[in-house]
Amino acid sequence: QEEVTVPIFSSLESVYGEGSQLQEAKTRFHVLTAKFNQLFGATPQLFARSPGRVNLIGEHVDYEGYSVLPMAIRQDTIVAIRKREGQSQLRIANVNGKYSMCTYPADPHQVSLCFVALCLGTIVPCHLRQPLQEIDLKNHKWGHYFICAYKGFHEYAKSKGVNIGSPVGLDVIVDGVVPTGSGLSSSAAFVCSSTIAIMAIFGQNFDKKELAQFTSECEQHIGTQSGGMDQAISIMAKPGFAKLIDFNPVRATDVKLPDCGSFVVAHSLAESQKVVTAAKNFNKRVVECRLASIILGIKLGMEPKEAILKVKTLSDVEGLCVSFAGDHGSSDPLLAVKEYLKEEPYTPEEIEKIVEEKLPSILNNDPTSLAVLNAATHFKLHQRAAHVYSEARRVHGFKDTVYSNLSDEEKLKKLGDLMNGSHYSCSVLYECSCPELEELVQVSRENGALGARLTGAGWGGCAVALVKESGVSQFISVVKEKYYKKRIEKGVVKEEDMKLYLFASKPSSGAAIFIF
Ligand code: NG1
Ligand code: MG
Repeated sequence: QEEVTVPIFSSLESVYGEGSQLQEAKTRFHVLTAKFNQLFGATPQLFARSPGRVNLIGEHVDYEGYSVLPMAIRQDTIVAIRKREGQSQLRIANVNGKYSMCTYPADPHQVSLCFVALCLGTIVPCHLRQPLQEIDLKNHKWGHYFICAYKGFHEYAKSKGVNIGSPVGLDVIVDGVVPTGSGLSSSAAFVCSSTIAIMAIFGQNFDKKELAQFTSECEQHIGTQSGGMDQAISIMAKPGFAKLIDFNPVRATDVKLPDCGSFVVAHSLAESQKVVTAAKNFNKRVVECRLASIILGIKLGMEPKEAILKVKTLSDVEGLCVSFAGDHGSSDPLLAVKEYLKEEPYTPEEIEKIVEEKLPSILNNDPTSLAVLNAATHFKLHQRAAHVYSEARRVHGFKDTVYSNLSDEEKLKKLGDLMNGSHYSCSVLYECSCPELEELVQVSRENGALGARLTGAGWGGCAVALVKESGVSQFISVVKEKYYKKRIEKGVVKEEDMKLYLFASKPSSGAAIFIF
């Protein structure tokens, strides 16, 4: 029987198992508690943890409404929390000295989300917001992620008619070990553990599916038009299983991976600056997908006005694509892409002519989309749509292969091929790779990986490789030699940090609350 709400434990073993992992966790909780006492003169009332994830297949399709197939990794974020009655301030500290304490008013109405939006810059009122690329990184406030969670919790509680009472002070310390900017979703680990800590301190425990839904909306306030994969897996993961995650509404189905294979995560050491580069990378792709889907809708018979109003994602027009293809004896949305979206990049004028409307208004004058328009001269609609529809199909191919009658050997081979296909599509059609990731994927394939691909948003961050269980340690040492050695020598990475950047990962457990 699967738990509906977030589990509450009174000991660490239930999440961290035994052995070295448990020891490590004990040390972290000990340090957190000591630091809490030292900073705030009291002991945390409770803790919440939520893990990072590695996406095995299904890249850049979640925000288009298609299923993805991630698993939780053991690296997580832990949040220690305590109420301070009679106070009106939130004090958010971090065990990592790199992040200094942030304070905010406890009244959720005072911390407007507009102030937090695009928050890797200074806090500025809505009407003064700068486009993303102009954000002054020196004023980055890591604590804004906590505020996304805080506001999200209050909005959700209000919508459910739950009375939280008058604002009260909170003391918080955060300990995150998911590498940042790596495509392993340190941000979702932070936002989800914060939301759950806040929820628990206010005596609530919501349905995990609902939490997954509203935390993904919370995180969009950071300024990327992301989907809901990261929060869903972080909250709903179960040890031993990857999950097929479907959206609208969020659902998660267990996927038991073959025992004879293992997934190795390797960091390219190129940090992906997703939030700062959103206007020309991440959000640009979201906008391109939106424009592609509106044009497909129109070409397949919708009135332009109707298409602008109703079509948000490529999955919204798949039905039309399929009925079009049906006349040709096949039901493949890729055929509609071939027929109706030209391969040459579109200029804004070409799109406006087809849609009979100006681009800003097609995109509802949404500020993050306007930032995309400001930075763009061309849009590659054919390639982006072809990636999304083909990647969505590979996700189902992956799940079907896992459940097929093939031998383990054949399964691994097929899963590896699908991962390679995904990487090719990300790299060539979606253009979200980078030279370091290309080299790393290549090195992995040449040295025993059955398949390898970039994982997460791309433009830096990690690759994931499928390796035979029996060959994992050999694989890790060869990749270390061929990819990392020269980088260690150049000082890009420290030898003693290598275990953070290159590791085999088993599907780990999801979010939890600890009350000791
Ligand atoms: P990461 O890898 O955390 O940047 C992002 C999005 C996901 C998904 C992937 C690409 C966020 C919070 N998450 O993940 O929703 O779209 O890219 O598949 O931006
Ligand atoms: Mg993220």
